[in-house]
This record gives sequence, C-alpha cells and structure tokens, in this order.
Amino acid sequence: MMDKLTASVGTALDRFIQQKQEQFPYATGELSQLLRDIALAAKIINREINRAGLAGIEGGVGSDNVQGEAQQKLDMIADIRFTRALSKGGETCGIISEEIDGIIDTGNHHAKYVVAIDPLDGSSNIDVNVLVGTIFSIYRRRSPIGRPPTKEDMLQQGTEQIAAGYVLYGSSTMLVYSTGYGVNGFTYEPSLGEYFLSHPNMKCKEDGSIYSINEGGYNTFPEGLKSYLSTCKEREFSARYIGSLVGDFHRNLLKGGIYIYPSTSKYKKGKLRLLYECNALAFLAEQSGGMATDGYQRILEIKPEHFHERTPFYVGSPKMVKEAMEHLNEYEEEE
Ligand code: P6P
Repeated sequence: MMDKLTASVGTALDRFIQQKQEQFPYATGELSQLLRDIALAAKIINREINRAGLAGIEGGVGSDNVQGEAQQKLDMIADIRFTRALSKGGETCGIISEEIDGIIDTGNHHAKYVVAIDPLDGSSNIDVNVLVGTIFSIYRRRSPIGRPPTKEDMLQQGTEQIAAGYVLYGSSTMLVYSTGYGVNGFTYEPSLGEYFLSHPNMKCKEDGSIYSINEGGYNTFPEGLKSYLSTCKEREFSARYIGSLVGDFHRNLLKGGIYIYPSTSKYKKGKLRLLYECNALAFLAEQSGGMATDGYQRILEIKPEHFHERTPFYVGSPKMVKEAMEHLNEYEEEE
C-alpha cells in the first residue's frame, strides 16, 4: 500500500525530465543531465543553508565579490558547489557567475552548453533567516565544439536561452524551471532526497494587486514610476517586498503582482544583473504568460555588452507591467 506522502506527491523530477526528453525526437540527453546537475547542487546548498547557523557558516568572509558587494560564506560555498557540479557533470563548457569575474572554463570543451548563474541571490538575508535563491540561465554555446568557451558564448541575449530557472530555499525548497515549453515547479522532499512536481504548468495572472519595490529610493525614482506607484496606493494595493528577488518573483508568479527594481541615484542602471538574474526570470515570466521589461523594452531583447551589466527590471503580471510602462513613457514624452 502506497503511503500518503508517496500517493500525494507528483512526478519525481528525474522521471519528469526523462518524459520531457522523450518528447524531443532529437534530444541526446545533455540538457537533461545539465538540469540534473543543477538539481543535485541545489540539494547540497539546501543542506548547507539549513545548518548555516549551527555550522558557523553565516556572515561575511571579509572580501567583496566582483560587484564590490560583501561576500557571504554561503555565497562562496554555493559558487563552489554549482561550479563543481556543472564541471563534473560534463555538459557545461563555461560559466558566468555573480561571484567571479570573467568566464569559468570548466575544461569540458566538447560540451555544448554554457550557464549564467547567481549561485545564492539575497544571501545577506541568511543571517536573519529570510529566504534566498539560486537563479540560472542555460544557452547553447556559439563557438565551435572542442575549444574553450568565448565571450560571445556568454554574451547572448535572453531570447537565446535554451532553459532557465530558480531554486527557492524557503519554508520548503523548490526548483522552478522552463525549457521553453511552459513553467513547472518541483518541491524538494528532504526525507526522500527527491524533488516532486508540485506546481505543474505555472501561469502568471494577467493582473494583480501586489507591488514589490524598495521605496527607500523613492525620492530618486523616475517621475513616471512615482506616478505609477501613486495609482497603486490609490487602489490600496498590497506592498510586499522581501528583499530577496527569487522570493518576491515567486510570490508574484503565484498570486499576481509586479516586482520593480528601477534606476536609482545609487544604481543608475538598476541594481539587478541582466545575465544571471533578469534574463532567467524574464524567460520564466514570459513562459508563464507574464511580462518583463526594463521599463521600455523586453528584457530578453537586450544585447548584453558586459558580463555583469545591470538593468532596470519591471516583471510580473502583464497588465501591471504595461501600466507602469505607460506612466514611464507619459513622463518621458513631457521631459
Ligand atoms: P535592495 C539581493 O541583494 C538582491 O539582489 C535581490 O535579491 C533583491 O530583490 C534586491 O537585491 C534587494 O536590493 O536595494 O532593496 O536591498
């Protein structure tokens, strides 16, 4: 007799990946293996996060990453774990990571994929036990097989993504990803060491009443954004801001809403990074019926010039994103 847990859970991730691979007549299994490599690394990070307080691996390491941001111990652990899993998995030839400057050459020069990853986004929240996440994008390399990865392999616009996803280390740990055929969410069951399909075919609501933004920078926001935020307050929308991008994105995906990180006086081009934060979430937003822009153009159509370039980010329910853009454009025309 199957126990209640087993009876209630959805398809295990491994079986789901295998089933989907069989639907691609020419699939040769490398992408499936790459997804498994990411899922494995996330299991290990999940364990490290859950024991961080006891294992003395909270807090900073006393150095800054390439962004000039204080690196957390777990940032470094996550970066090492994902780099190792992707290198050993053999399907990734190059990696761009928030934590590292330049391209990480995995040595797998015959691999056909490259990965852009934020190994642990929002890691400064760990010390206060707030959820954090991993964000990743997968591209097909553009340089010839058999050689080291190149800058052109890594500087691809978001429309070229083969797959993208995030891991949310929250009250439960979830892996949410898309290979271009919709978005599916898997919840990790630690007692079984398996992810199970818990949120099949995730759809973003057309409209919503949640807005996520750090209003501490309000005085330096673009006038059009201030105008949009006024309409949110007039309609008594809910302000929800975790300060952890993956958590805010995930909640808005499930409930409807908009997340905004605009240009501010401190971050002229916004704080979030195009290659390993915004492109992946923009891909998932569009795959689930949502929308993602920089306030003026599709995130996925931005041609990246630098590995760590930033962009303003408006993402979520399409009606809300469109309305925010209308306010921005209205003021643009007046200026
Ligand atoms: P602020 C975390 O550092 C992060 O990259 C995102 O996860 C989060 O949404 C944002 O920055 C928070 O930035 O300026 O509001 O603290």
